[in-house]
Amino acid sequence: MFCYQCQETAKNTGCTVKGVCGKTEEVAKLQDLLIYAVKGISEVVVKTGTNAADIAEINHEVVKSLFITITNANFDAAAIEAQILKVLGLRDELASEKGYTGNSDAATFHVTTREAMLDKAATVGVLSTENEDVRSLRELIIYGIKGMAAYVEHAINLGKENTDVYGFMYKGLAATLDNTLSADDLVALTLQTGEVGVTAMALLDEANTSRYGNPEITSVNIGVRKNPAILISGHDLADMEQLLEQTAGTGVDVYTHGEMLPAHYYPAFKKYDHFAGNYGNAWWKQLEEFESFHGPVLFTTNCIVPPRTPEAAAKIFTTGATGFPGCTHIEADENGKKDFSAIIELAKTLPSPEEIETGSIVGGFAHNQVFALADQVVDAVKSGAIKKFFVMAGCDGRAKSRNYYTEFAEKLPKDTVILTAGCAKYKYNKLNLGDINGIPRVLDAGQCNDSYSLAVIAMKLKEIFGLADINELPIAYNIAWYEQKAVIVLLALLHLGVKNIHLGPTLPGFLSPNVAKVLVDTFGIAGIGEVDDDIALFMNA
Ligand code: FS2
Ligand code: SF4
Repeated sequence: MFCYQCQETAKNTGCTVKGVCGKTEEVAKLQDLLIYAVKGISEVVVKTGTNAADIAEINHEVVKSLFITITNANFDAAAIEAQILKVLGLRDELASEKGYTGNSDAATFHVTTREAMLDKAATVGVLSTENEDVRSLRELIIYGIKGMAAYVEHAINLGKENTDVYGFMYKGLAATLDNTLSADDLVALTLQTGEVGVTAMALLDEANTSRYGNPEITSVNIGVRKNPAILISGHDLADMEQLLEQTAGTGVDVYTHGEMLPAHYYPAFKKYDHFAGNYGNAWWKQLEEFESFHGPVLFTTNCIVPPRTPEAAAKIFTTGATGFPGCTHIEADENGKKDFSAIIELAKTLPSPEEIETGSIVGGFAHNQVFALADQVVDAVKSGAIKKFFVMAGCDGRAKSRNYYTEFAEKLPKDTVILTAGCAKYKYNKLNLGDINGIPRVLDAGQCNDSYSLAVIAMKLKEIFGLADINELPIAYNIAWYEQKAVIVLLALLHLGVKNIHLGPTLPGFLSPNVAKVLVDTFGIAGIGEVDDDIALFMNA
């Protein structure tokens, strides 16, 4: 196996024996083959000039396949094998319907057994592209499209789609098979990935806010109540809604974990009295926190950490693109409805959560809420009460080096405000950093996809201050990344013209030295250093 798609990749060069994430060699290879199958179907779509508007099932299965391969989403070999067969079937159906005569391997290969799949996978993985710069650019595009697919999947679940986004996904994926493209062509495609990423995030923002209202300032309880309870993790708000509906009146409370915390900020979910609060921290602390939570857990998306025992796995339910052997997977019916009764019944038999902390955290500062405070914010900037904003969106992770972000937040001058989104926030959202004239010093816009909100806020401030360039704003970008959704967020920011983004705790292992140089020279991308030095650098910029 070879995988280097996330920040925790072994030695920052690649996992080759087993994933640091827990992915086995078998699962890694099956995921490689699923990506190859998705590239093949993309080629058929592109070469036959098929309009994405006419192939709804293929659109949905391609999006799901991509999401399955994102870090910490799906560890279930059987589920991935079934998905490979599904994609190959759809590919052949489309090719025969369109009379496709191309004979490239990705568009025509066949495998039926697990053994044949593993043999085939060994020849089509990341390292099958020999030139390291071409490989780096191809993977950068693929990871961006994976992140895009995750956000598109949530939008689909809320009935919002954009066929142009699918059209680009096919184009981008098919391009990664094309040996005639130059490095410059691939760089251009990388930037286009960012552009379409903005469209995808806007689509999801519209899907979430049109259905559940605009996030608003909310204080979320981080203690516990006495009832039995279910913990819901991941990013899918449609699942969140269905779980709240089905648990209403059952005596079972619902708590969020990790990236589901921002569900509390949406007006539509506030009517549920049994929506009790947020339990614990970011994804990587889940093994201990699930144990003390006692009740069952529903994963709507990544990040899953492999449970240590069959007993722990038996308390975990997966849905959507997620999966883990030994966990119960809940499928939607043809109308998108999911039956969560098995989780609810299990919750009733288990003890209520053990308290691990008390108090509350405040969030809900997505674009609409910040616009409502615009006068206050602009006054604070004009008077000098706020000197600088720091966008510290992104991911959290296991690496000790990520304590940098806690220290950075603690040491930032008191006249600065952190704008955050994603699970990166858990490194500093319980520090009580105070406020500036009533504006909290940590403004949490929501999930990683809500980084879109931070871009919208930056655009609005640029307009209010009458600036020609977004980089003239007093905003610095110090972003923590982990998996592929952070890649699409980064590419989206680059497309919007944001320069000098600092990325940590390490620069991606999948960037070859030459590709890294392009990003440094063109966009001023940089890594992180020592906290004090970095703060001085940012404040004097
Ligand atoms: Fe965090 Fe994991 Fe949000 Fe990522 S919970 S690293 O999936 O997408 O961010
Ligand atoms: Fe390694 Fe990350 Fe790939 Fe898992 S997802 S195998 S940790 S690079």
